[in-house]
Amino acid sequence: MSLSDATPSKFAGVSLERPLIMGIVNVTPDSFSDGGETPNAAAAIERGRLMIDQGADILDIGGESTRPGAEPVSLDEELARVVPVIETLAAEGACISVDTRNAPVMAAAIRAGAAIVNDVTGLQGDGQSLKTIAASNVSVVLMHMQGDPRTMQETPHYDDVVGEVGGYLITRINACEQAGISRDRIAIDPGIGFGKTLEHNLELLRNLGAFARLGCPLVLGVSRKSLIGQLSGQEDAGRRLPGSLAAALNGVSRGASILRVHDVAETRQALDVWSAIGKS
Ligand code: PT1
Repeated sequence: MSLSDATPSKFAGVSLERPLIMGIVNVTPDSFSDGGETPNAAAAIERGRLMIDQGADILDIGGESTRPGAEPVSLDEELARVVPVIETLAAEGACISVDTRNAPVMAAAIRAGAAIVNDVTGLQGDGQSLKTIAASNVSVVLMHMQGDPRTMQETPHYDDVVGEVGGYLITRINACEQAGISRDRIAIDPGIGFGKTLEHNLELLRNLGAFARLGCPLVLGVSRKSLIGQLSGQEDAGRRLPGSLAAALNGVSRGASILRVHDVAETRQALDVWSAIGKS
């Protein structure tokens, strides 16, 4: 892997001097994070406000689940879910990221005040995405995924997972730059759990340093994921906080800059203690 320069000191206007917490605000009916049944804008807004109080630096708002097995939702449904939540929380001064792979949702979210587009397809899921971001001034998170959410865990395969994921991210950084999205607007993410076996995920986590050295801030999402369940035997995703914190802190020590998490207060406490002690 190559491509580098020093990582910039800010992402989307937020200082990278210390690791950042990106709080997950799902506006979806699934029960992965909070046991809700119907996406409810008011509940998502309340959750976002709580996360800001608890020390979140960024709120990642998503209206379509992309966890393994999830089915896509219609554009109209996704727009109806996320836009009111983004409008309200952005107006209150929060740094908002929108988790979407659809260009019309990106455009509406940007109009509503989002500062970051977080795309699990690395801006490849919609032919208009690169243009939409280039025409704005927002920042972007480029994530790696093999396959699509519905079937990605059926038969993940790599000859060299670190090399292939790194190569993909470099290709997407270059595509962004060619489209007019400057390097200081780009963060990258190896996509833990997206078309990866436990061994693939561990290999990526052990080699996070290689991704951090690509010169873009590194986003890490391990919170409550199946790898934590596989390593701990804990089948209930809601009870995977200790393992999630362990993986997150290990990731920070290897160069992750932004942690995408469900449990903001707990992650803040872990990071504060970890940082106060420091390295070496
Ligand atoms: C992520 C991420 C994301 N994860 C970014 N965006 C999800 N940038 C949604 C499991 O194995 O890591 N980075 N947006 C949620 N996706 C998953 C994937 C949830 C796997 C759960 C699993 O349990």
